[in-house]
Amino acid sequence: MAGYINYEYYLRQDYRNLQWCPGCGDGAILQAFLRAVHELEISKDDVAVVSGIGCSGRISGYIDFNTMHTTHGRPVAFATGIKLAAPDKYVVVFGGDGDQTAIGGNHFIHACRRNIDLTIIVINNNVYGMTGGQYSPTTPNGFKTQTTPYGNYDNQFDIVKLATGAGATYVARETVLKPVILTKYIKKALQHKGCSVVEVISNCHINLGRRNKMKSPHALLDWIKEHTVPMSKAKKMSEEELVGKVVTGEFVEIDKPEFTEQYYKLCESLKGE
Ligand SMILES: Cc1ncc(C[n+]2csc(CCOP(=O)(O)OP(=O)(O)O)c2C)c(N)n1
Ligand code: SF4
Repeated sequence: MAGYINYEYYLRQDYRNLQWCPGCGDGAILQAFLRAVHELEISKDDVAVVSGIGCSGRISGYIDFNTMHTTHGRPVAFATGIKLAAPDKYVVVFGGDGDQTAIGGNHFIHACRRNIDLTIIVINNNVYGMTGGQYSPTTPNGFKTQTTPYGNYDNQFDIVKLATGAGATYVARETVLKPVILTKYIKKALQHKGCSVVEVISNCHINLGRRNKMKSPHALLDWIKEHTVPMSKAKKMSEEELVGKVVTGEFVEIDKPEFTEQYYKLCESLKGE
């Protein structure tokens, strides 16, 4: 089963109104996710996909799993409830950088801290894509957005460091340019028992690229390529050479007690009291 993948099987046949702009990275990320599920031979019934509002949040509408399209910033809160009610399911969250690190930042860090068994895929396109391109907590310095028309001077969250510092037990980052490696990380995240965060650096060429005078759709992808470096290569680079570069790879993979398991153990121990 795991070789050939029939994507149609995983997509809702009655939901054909695909609303992503042509070339949006969200499609490649969805493809990597479906491939990961397929290669792990996980049944569709055993997966619950939860998303917030944003272009990235549309994923839950397109796929034929158990899904919930929730409110902006809150998918982790809904996913926490699902995981506690159905601990045997693979519970996956899709959210944008705005959804997960701005309005939903609080839910994000506490899921990491609790080490609850969720796979959180943060689609970091460095902007609020859906609402026309306002700056987010990951917009790079100098970038023009609707709300930083003279260039962004604000500091950025490093999502990997945020997740690691908050306590996530599997943390990885890749770009949309490397779907095979991305699939591998998503597979590892799904298999990991605990809070897994996969940051995917993606392109919103429409609301970020165009505003920054990137004339062709792939100019933003070229920019991503120039500004990211795999960990194996980064290890051989000096601090000066790494200025302005984002390192990709796997950053954390550790075992720690998982929240849901501890909750059920506690319930069991209290039986009859
Ligand atoms: C509570 C709430 N606040 C604000 C909005 C408006 N809103 C919808 S999507 C969005 C930002 C989307 O950006 P991001 O989460 O990065 O996702 P993207 O569209 O880039 O994938 C905002 C502010 C909303 N729908 N609900
Ligand atoms: S606005 Fe940006 S993030 Fe949204 S679908 Fe278009 S390219 Fe993708």
